[in-house]
Amino acid sequence: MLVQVVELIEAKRRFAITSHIRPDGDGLGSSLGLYWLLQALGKEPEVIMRDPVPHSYRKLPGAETVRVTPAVDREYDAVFVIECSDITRPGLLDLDKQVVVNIDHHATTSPFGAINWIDSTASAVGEMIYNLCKAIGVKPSKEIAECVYTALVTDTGSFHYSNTTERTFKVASELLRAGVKPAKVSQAVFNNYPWSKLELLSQVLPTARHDETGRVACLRQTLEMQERTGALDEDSDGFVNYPMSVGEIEACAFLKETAPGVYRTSLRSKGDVNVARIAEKFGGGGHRNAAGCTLTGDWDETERNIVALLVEAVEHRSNGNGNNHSASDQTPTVGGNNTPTGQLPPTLIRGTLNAER
Ligand SMILES: [Mn+2]
Repeated sequence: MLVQVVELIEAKRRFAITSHIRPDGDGLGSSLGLYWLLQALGKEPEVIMRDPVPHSYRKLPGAETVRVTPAVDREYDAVFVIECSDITRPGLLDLDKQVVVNIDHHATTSPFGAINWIDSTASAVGEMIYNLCKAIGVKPSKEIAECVYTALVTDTGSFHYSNTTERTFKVASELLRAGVKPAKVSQAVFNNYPWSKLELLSQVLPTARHDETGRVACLRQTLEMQERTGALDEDSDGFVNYPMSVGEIEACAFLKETAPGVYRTSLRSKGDVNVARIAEKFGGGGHRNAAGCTLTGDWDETERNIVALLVEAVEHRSNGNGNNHSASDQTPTVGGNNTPTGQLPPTLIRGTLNAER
């Protein structure tokens, strides 16, 4: 909890900070926010990540100091692990040999640290880093504020998602007072993509389909699309959200081929439709409205099966049976012969996108 984190910081000196593989705005913003906080206290912090800083976050203060490494290969008094569901998520070897401080805002996080500070009421870990500043008596510098604001604005979908609270705006307001220019942050994070992202999007969008009810969508990215456009791995970030902008669409799956027959899958939903439960069935996880997992098998079959599960999740919600497990709610094998019992694979309908071509 927070008190233990404050005590540890006061008692120790050399710290590493890390977050999950393919770090996002909250993972990086919170890590660097904590980095600047520890700097302000005269400590020796270092941010270490398995993966490099994505293009969108290169302008964060301190981004250039992030050290990319496959292992915890230096001596630290403690390692802060930001926004990770378990100790394997940072992808760092020898992390389990360290004094680990687990800081997260997901209620589902396992207490894998020597200290576990979990606040599921926080919209982002960034909000917790702000609270840590308050608790430890450090006035947020412009650097801290920019990092923390980036965490808030990305994790709340620019204050669009349901995790946005009165407190989120209160903290954001304080960060503006500390010198954050929201337009500057948005420009750096959301309007700073390489051209390859647009080229990749132009390949992926024509694959958009929806089911017969018009409430579930899917889209896919093949290995060939990525090669043809010379796109980066991170260029597909956010693609899953395009179908979600359609009024009737309540859930969407984006299947990205990372090796032949292997698809890194992003799931999104609106309101009470729970996609985290689906991701968990395949060893993934996330939030109710945003989750991910890895699927394997034949393209079309895998797509049909995940869409069938999304249709089921949408219907569950519609029936108000969110917590009841029906007979058809059994663990399916995507890519195998099983579709959920009682469900015919839905017919996928091409969106109007293709008709325009
Ligand atoms: Mn987060």
